[in-house]
Amino acid sequence: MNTSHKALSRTLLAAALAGAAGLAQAADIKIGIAAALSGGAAQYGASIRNGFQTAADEINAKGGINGDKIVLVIEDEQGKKEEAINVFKKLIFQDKVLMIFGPTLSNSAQAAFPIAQGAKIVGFGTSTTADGITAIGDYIFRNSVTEADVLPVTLQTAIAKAGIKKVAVLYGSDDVFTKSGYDNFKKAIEALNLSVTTTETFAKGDVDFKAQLTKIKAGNPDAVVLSALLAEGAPIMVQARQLGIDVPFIGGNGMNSVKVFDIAKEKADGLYVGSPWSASSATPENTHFIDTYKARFNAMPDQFAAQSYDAMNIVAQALKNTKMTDNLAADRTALRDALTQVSQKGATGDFAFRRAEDKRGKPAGYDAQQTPIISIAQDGKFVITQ
Ligand code: 1QQ
Repeated sequence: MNTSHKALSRTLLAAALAGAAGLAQAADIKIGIAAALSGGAAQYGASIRNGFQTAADEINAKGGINGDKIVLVIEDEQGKKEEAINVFKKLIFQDKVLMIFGPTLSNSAQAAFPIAQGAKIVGFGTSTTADGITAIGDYIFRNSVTEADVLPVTLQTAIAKAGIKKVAVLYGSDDVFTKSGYDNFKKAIEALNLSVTTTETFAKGDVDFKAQLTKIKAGNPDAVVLSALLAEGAPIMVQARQLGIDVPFIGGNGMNSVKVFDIAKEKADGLYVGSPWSASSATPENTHFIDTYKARFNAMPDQFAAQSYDAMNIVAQALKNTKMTDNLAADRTALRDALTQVSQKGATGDFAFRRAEDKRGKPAGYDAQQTPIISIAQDGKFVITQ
């Protein structure tokens, strides 16, 4: 007899005894997490995993969900779309989780979420901000605020603070998120009547950006608009400063982590980013989150940890309102239905879902309805601009 079988027979025995005594059975609620824990996006993935663990531990310590414990099944999707697909299939069909958080990148979400939608199980992004992700279907949720919502505000704030009239644009052309960031920056630049000195691109894995930055410098812009992930974005800031480009940078979600300072240090100064979360937001919910996270991981959390922490609490609320049965398919759908009704005050502030539309304008998944706070990097820290 193997161990898992033994464990099973013990569970059955416990169930039989509890059943005989008329006691309610505590069960595990299995939640899948697909995160980039290795590869170029691992800096985000590690924060995301830590945020989930912080929240799940807290929920379980307070008695779980009506007595049932949350169990996280964490898988590394390596920031690659093929791996995200594999991980989604494993979590859905093998591990039989109730729902899935992740994947980390929109690039992977665009590939993996159709599998969740097809299997009628919630796919919940906590960091995915590209256009179109929640258009995939009505089982797709995210609490990460979209580039479309944040970038116009970031740009407008930077213009007001730094008197910007002409910008250079630099973006990754081979990633769903960096491309979507570019599309939304372009719209905002046009709407704000800014002129563009040059538009340059790079690809994932590039390490030398001097050719693009030299052209950018020659155009003498008032700011550089950057749609990049950290792996490329942080070295871009370092190389820009080395070439004497001292103007502000305006970044999207990819630049929105304190990890930018690990690589770029003070060379990231002058970087504008927007997010509903700020380390300096002193609400009781955020103070509690930061203290709990710091006590557990001995490090400051970032936006990505705050969003996964909040997402787990959003799901916990939905679970409290979900009547569980013995039927996994029914439970997965009941959780979806309950999720649509959740709103909360979390580490990232007031949160509610907003219905997203598919390509034909029909109701699809659910986006985050939240107000971004704009910060600027100063002396190796993000400081709120207001
Ligand atoms: C996306 C993003 C990245 C910055 C997540 C880490 O926003 O891929 O949508």
